[in-house]
Amino acid sequence: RERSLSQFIQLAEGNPAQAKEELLAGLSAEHAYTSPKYLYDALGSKLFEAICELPEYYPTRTEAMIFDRHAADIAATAGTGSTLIDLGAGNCAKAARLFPFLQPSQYVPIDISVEFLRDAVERLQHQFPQIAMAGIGMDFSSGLALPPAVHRRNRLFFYPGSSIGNFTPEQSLAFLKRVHAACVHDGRADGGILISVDLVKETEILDAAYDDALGVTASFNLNLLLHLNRLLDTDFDLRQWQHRGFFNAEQSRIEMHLEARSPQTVRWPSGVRRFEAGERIHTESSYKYTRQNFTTLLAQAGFEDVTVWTDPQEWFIVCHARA
Ligand code: AVI
Repeated sequence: RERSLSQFIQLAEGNPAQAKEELLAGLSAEHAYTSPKYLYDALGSKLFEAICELPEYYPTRTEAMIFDRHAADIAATAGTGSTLIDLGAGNCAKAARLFPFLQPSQYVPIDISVEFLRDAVERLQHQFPQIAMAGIGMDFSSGLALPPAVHRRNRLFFYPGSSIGNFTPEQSLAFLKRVHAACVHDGRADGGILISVDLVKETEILDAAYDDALGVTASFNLNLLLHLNRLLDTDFDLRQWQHRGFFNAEQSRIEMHLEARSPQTVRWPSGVRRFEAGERIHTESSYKYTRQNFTTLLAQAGFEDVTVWTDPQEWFIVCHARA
């Protein structure tokens, strides 16, 4: 018998016209770029799920192993009964595996990919009728103004998967400060953050994780062009583009690009862009940290008492920090 009924809140998209302008400005720039959030339309979210199953994509299974081994200790450190706010929840699977340990009083999954999230929350509410759930469709990269339905007390922000790596270090610091501020109520810091980050390691391992043999990451990247064609009415021909994914050691980041296979002109209702063969669109960066520089970043954002869990190879870390 169901006790709670999940609710779903769709926060108004900032300003769609402005978002389109920004996207077109990025595509028209000398070094063309797009924000990584555009990789996650409904199909992109499914392709990302497939990436997580790839033998080369070690982050997901390494993180799962850390959560499995240390779940009880993580719950002892983070506490139980929290308002668990899942940033970029996707299919909600990672949080759901921790429910028996964290025993949240409220679960608040947030994702930009609304339809995908709605289905996941409905399934999960049936599975865990005792946990109140409020799914939120929003782009939390630009702000963290949460609706009143999200409880104020004892918030535990959950940001797994090394998703923070898709922000620049400057954006990451600003973002972590906003998370910290969202933990403060009645002038008092309460709650904390449970966050994972991928670490720097041998280039070959990093390169393979972002350029897999099966070509799933390539499809994930190319699907961005299908999404842009729908959003902007551009006429990208996917067969004229190829995936590039590699580690840039100087910047300590993976870069994903789409590279033109031939000279071509891309058109949209209000403009055109010429691409030469080999010219690229930078579609995503995935920053890799050291344990030291990530825990320093958490401290700079105002978090305290950082606890770190890792795997035997020290490829990936899960951190808890108090607000
Ligand atoms: C979601 N994010 C942490 C992934 C990453 O590893 O940066 C996205 C991804 N891009 C290519 N493969 C996976």
